[in-house]
Amino acid sequence: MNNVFVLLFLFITLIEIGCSTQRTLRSWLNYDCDTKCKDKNLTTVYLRADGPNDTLHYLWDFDGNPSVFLALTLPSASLNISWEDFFIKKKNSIKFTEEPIYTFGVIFNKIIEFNDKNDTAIMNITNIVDTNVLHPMFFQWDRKALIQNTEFVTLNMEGNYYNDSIMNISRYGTVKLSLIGFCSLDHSEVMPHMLHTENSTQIDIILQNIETNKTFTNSRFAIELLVAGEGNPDIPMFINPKKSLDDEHTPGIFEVVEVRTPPYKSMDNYQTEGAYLQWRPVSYTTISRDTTNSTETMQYSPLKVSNHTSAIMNTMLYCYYGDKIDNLLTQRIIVSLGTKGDGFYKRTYYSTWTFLIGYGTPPDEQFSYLVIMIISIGLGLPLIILLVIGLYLCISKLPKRNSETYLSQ
Ligand SMILES: *[C@@H]1O[C@H](CO)[C@@H](O)[C@H](O)[C@H]1NC(C)=O
Ligand SMILES: *[C@@H]1O[C@H](CO)[C@@H](O)[C@H](O)[C@H]1NC(C)=O
Ligand SMILES: *[C@@H]1O[C@H](CO)[C@@H](O)[C@H](O)[C@H]1NC(C)=O
Ligand SMILES: *[C@@H]1O[C@H](CO)[C@@H](O)[C@H](O)[C@H]1NC(C)=O
Ligand SMILES: *[C@@H]1O[C@H](CO)[C@@H](O)[C@H](O)[C@H]1NC(C)=O
Ligand SMILES: *[C@@H]1O[C@H](CO)[C@@H](O)[C@H](O)[C@H]1NC(C)=O
Ligand SMILES: *[C@@H]1O[C@H](CO)[C@@H](O)[C@H](O)[C@H]1NC(C)=O
Ligand SMILES: *[C@@H]1O[C@H](CO)[C@@H](O)[C@H](O)[C@H]1NC(C)=O
Ligand SMILES: *[C@@H]1O[C@H](CO)[C@@H](O)[C@H](O)[C@H]1NC(C)=O
Ligand SMILES: *[C@@H]1O[C@H](CO)[C@@H](O)[C@H](O)[C@H]1NC(C)=O
Ligand SMILES: CC(=O)N[C@H]1CO[C@H](CO)[C@@H](O)[C@@H]1O
Repeated sequence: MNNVFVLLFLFITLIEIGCSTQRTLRSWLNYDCDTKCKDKNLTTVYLRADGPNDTLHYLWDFDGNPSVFLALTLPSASLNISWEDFFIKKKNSIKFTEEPIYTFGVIFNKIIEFNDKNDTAIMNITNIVDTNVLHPMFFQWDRKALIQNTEFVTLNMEGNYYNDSIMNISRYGTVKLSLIGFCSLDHSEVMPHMLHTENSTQIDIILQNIETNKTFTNSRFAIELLVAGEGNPDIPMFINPKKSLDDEHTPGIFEVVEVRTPPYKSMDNYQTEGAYLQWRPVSYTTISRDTTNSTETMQYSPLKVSNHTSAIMNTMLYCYYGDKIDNLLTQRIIVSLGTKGDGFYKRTYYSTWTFLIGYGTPPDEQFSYLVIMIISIGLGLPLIILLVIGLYLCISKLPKRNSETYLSQ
């Protein structure tokens, strides 16, 4: 029996290795920029993912509030950044040689601390007394690692020494941001092992040892993303928590939350031509990231932004969209970390949130080979036993009946 398992296991690993890449990745740090960017310690990663019929361009920027920009173009298009203008966040400093088919961006807009007096884990955004806002641009962002190869591109950034020079508020603590771009469909390596496609980027946020407000007894944190791009500005984005089957990769979590951009005039089918965000509603509270040390996340309805231009001003997205953003989708999405009775942020001073940003259709979790194998053994073995018993009964009854009929003659 053991040998059978070993053989099956080998067979499965062979299948898994045999998967092919859907897009070729190439990436650059401060693309086409010389010493100017080095002197400024700039981190702007450009990732180009070429497919057979189109190309996805990603820009990850840490000047201002961290932001991610995605553009789908024909394979012949190339990116052109006017760096001098980009430094001062001028509009149209990011251009493509051909008009993109679709564009979309996400800004890591705010970290919101709230005082959850009654342990409901639900934030009241209108209650200004019990909330504090941290702006990620006031962290000092350092590049910790940039791994570039043909299968994935990883950028690890760390924000420290929060100092809000406008309000004169400083805090200690670290925000770790990890961005990964991929070339094919697979599960990512870190928990919660999100299923990503060749069209998605994973963003992992860790709030570690952040100083909480001394006047708050029950601090929790929430993260606000600003989503901007092609989509109807008047229709709210759809937030859809779905049941999901997989718990081999993410034990104990049976849900994924999906956010889709609303339709847009140039789209034939927004289900396949828009962008999405996707996450599992789990936040880990220790570095080890196991289920026993995790809590939940809560999502809220998308919020309108009154002035689109001023919302994206001073971020990379303004460099591409400029004032055109007024007629495009611009909405805020808030996700708070924690659930009733988990002991608040102060229990471990550690919270994570992992999500995907992607183009097209969010991937659906499929039964994995291991699960299929277990199911087939679980169903197959009793079936075989039943068959054998049935056959045995048939065969053993046959001569008997013969002899009975013979005797009765
Ligand atoms: C690319 O285009 C060709 C011809 O138009 C088509 O046959 C093929 O299915 C397309 N591939 C993808 C991945 O869309
Ligand atoms: C990039 O843009 C600048 C300014 O608009 C232009 O002078 C330059 O020729 C462009 N480069 C390419 C390769 O298109
Ligand atoms: C907390 O509970 C108390 C008593 O039940 C109630 O008066 C108060 O409004 C609640 N506070 C919040 C923020 O929900
Ligand atoms: C939210 O806070 C505001 C201002 O403190 C208050 O008027 C409102 O009732 C609160 N809403 C909820 C649902 O607690
Ligand atoms: C650039 O970053 C490095 C490493 O993070 C740091 O040591 C250096 O002081 C920074 N330089 C400037 C000009 O900010
Ligand atoms: C924060 O920034 C302000 C203005 O740039 C500076 O005066 C102050 O010393 C800084 N505080 C800390 C703790 O670095
Ligand atoms: C900022 O706050 C610190 C202490 O929190 C104080 O010492 C400093 O004078 C303040 N600076 C300004 C410009 O208000
Ligand atoms: C703590 O919260 C109070 C009330 O919201 C605010 O006035 C104060 O600036 C906050 N302190 C810090 C360090 O954020
Ligand atoms: C939006 O904000 C920008 C920059 O702050 C300003 O120039 C513009 O007039 C504002 N638009 C509206 C409609 O308020
Ligand atoms: C990725 O995007 C391309 C269109 O550019 C699409 O043809 C393909 O189906 C997408 N892949 C997935 C897994 O959604
Ligand atoms: C590292 C850590 O804090 N691990 C904890 C995870 O949860 C179990 C059970 O609640 C604790 O016993 C561990 O100490």
